[in-house]
Amino acid sequence: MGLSVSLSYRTKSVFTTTCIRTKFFKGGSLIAPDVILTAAHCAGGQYKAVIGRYDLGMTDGDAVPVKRELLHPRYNPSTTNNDFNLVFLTRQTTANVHIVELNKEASIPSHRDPVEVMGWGDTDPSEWSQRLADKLHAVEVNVVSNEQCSQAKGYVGWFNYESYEGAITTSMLCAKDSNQDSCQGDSGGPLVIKGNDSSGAKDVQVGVVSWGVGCADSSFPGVYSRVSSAYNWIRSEVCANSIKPP
Ligand code: 4AZ
Repeated sequence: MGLSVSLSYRTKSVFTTTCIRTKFFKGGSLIAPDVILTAAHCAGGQYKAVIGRYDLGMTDGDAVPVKRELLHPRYNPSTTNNDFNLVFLTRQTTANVHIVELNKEASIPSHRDPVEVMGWGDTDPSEWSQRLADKLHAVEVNVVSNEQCSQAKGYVGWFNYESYEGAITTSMLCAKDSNQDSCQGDSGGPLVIKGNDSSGAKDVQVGVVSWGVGCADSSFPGVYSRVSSAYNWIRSEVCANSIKPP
């Protein structure tokens, strides 16, 4: 692990429908020495990025102020389509954290591929109060094809009927497991294909935690922004706007 970035807000306990703005409220990944990829749906507010932290109770990691946020030009807040945000930092990080490779292949990943998601989000959504993780958690989930994901439907509680029909776009990617999932507070964090450390293969990021109905509900996969769909935009913005080496 070590590629996740915590975005720490100075504002306290402002609740919105999907974003929890407590002290540490979302994740991201380092994609250049001064650029973080995260979700657009939680953008705004005053925060700094803490790079290389694992335990939120510690003060290690490199805290870097934000220069500017750049939302995907086709981000749609009402449908959460293109939920991407590039956070440009005021300087390159000095933390010893590797830069994650981004997936550009539209054909990857495939239905049922194992992928891993990580974050400091809610560890028990059945509890009324938010229980955010103190240490970075990682869980394995399996990719669900968009076709199958669009068929997710069912009751949440007694009266609340939910359906993904028409909501899953080609810029989204779904993944689930019977009892593990991303959840509130994990937003913006990375979904990766695990590299095999011993063979030197690196993690490849395929998704950004975005939304879902509930958490770890076997009827409703977690929904991620699909990195390959925004690859060209990300690459050109990072090339144009990141700090050039001297
Ligand atoms: C959220 O609100 C959120 N189970 C993140 C992930 C999922 C649901 C909600 C997926 O940040």
